[in-house]
Amino acid sequence: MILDSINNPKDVKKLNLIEQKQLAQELRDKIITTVSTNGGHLASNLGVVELSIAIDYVFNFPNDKIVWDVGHQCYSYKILSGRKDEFDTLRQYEGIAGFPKSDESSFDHFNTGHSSTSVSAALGMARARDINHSNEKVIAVIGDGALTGGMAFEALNDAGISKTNLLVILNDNQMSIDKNVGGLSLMLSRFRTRKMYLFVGGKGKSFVDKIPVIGKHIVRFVRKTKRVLKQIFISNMIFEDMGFRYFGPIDGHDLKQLERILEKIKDLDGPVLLHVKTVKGKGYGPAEQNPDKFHATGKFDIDTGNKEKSCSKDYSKAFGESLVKIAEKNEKIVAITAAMKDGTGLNEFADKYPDRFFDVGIAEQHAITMAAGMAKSSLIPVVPIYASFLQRAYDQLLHDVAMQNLHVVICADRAGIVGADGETHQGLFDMAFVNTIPNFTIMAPKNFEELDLMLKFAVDKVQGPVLIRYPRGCEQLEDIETEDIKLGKAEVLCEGQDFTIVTMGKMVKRCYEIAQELKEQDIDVTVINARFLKPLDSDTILKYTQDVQKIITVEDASINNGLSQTVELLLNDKSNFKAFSYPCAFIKQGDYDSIDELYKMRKSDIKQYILDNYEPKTKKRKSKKKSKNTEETGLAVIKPKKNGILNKIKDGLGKIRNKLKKKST
Ligand SMILES: Cc1ncc(C[n+]2csc(CCOP(=O)(O)OP(=O)(O)O)c2C)c(N)n1
Repeated sequence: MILDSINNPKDVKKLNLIEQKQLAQELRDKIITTVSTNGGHLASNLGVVELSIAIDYVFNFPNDKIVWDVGHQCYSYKILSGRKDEFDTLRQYEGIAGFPKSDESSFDHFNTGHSSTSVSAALGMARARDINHSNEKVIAVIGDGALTGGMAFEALNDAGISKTNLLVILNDNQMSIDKNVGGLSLMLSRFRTRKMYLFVGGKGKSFVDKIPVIGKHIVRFVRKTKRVLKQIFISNMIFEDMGFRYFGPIDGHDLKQLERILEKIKDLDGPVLLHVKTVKGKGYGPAEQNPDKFHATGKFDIDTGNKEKSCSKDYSKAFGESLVKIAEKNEKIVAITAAMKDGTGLNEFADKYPDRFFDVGIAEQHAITMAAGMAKSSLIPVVPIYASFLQRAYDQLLHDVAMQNLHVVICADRAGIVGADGETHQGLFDMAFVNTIPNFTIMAPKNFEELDLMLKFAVDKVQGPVLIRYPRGCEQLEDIETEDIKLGKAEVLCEGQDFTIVTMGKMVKRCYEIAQELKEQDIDVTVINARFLKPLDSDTILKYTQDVQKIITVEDASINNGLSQTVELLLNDKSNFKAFSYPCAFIKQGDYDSIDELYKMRKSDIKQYILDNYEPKTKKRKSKKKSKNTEETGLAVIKPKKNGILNKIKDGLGKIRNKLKKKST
């Protein structure tokens, strides 16, 4: 194995072309094998294997610096930069991250995860290098998808006139996660079919440059002439117009060509853009044929490409199905995605209502302000965005949507812990930051049925902006009757006088199950599904938190400014309050169980806390009034569905208890 001899990128420089090709095959095998068991971003990584080898061959890492945009394509780079032996821990708890991490290796120069940041970060490093009088090369690798993000343009606009040495490698595979969209994508397609533009003239330039007095003028004249000629033959040369020297497009799987051009351009002065054409999923049939399905994947069978499914339907799918139904009856509904059609469950909507569906590219800010424009013109935009990517659009939510109290329905998908993608993708702050924005209604459903009701409510009954947040996956409380949604009204799922839990979203299931299990031990717990963070149902919460031993909040969010702190603010006596939230921290990758164990957020942790703090009835409760019943509180207590699983579990537990009793007597 060639890979056995590679302990750091310098070792790549020792390989001849045949050995490098062999190395490319070994890297592909290693990536496919690892991702098939750990999950990960397969197609993007298979597309940049040769590019990763070539940059190691030409540049000197870690002294030279590289920023991988989004960062999901860094696997080969990681394997070649001293992490091959740990690579089988990819995306696992305390394992190798699926994205560049500076604290993992000195070869990872900048952390990425959210799109379109690479050129800004690399330009910053290049300018710092100039100020520090050092001489390292700085490279940004950006995909054609990431190039649709506004930040990329802001950076190119600035870099183009910067005169600093910066190499931007445009990795063009014509794909974002789905097929890339927009005018820029069309422009790149036209570029792809053109003859490559490779004239470098580096050595000639430095010689002419040194001729006294006229040297610089000759260089300038030649540059201008080249530019004019290029513009005649290659119209719409946007990068050149912005101040970059453009090279390409070249075949990103041709190692010889890649290394030749990189060698030639690496010492050029000023900003340079190299356009590289690659194939997403290269070298693995199922991923080449369905690059969107293998952009990010869970476990799969290598021979067939068949994927293991964790649940048959998840919240994204449930959202998509509801929206299609609702949109059937309401023609004003439009759906907007920022390059996440499949991920946010909008495939069916897009097929059914192509005129009411808009994929705007990786452009969350634009998506939200465009939605505001649509709402201003009497449409009802529904915008599902992953909670962590919504962070991009804080000012658009505040300034463009909320300040004008516009009826835009934002659906924060993947809210809460997301697992293996790690800190860049955890959706822990959405409630906190939207909670700071006036006019927003904020909801979270306990199950798919409630999501459907909330979506209908958001579309039909709310006048201003709405946020509905729901998690990744399918953790939901099933087999329970779900009440209609009323603005700012919580739902009391069960009553008990010992403890009160206030919760919402996916955590409702855990809390309800805890209450059912503790009933078996004669500990009575009220579970309030808050449903709304804003407006919060303070009446119900206050009513049920008067004489209990502990008031507990449980939320799938960061502690700051979410459900816990909002409830805590309500309480006069905070001494018996306990919050189960994730800390206000950047929570690393891992499986859900490991993360929840670390932060004591498992069902067992919450239950144990109650058991540890329970004062037996004989001591405490005798004097207290019996549990408030429905008539006293005026609130319905939710009944488990007849024949539902919970009832069956309850029946089963009852039978076991009776048997045990009989045995012990
Ligand atoms: C701000 C933001 N929005 C959405 C995403 C989700 N996302 C991850 S990769 C990707 C597509 C990237 O396409 P491209 O840059 O062409 O890279 P490729 O995977 O095709 O190599 C998207 C939309 C993200 N990472 N960041």
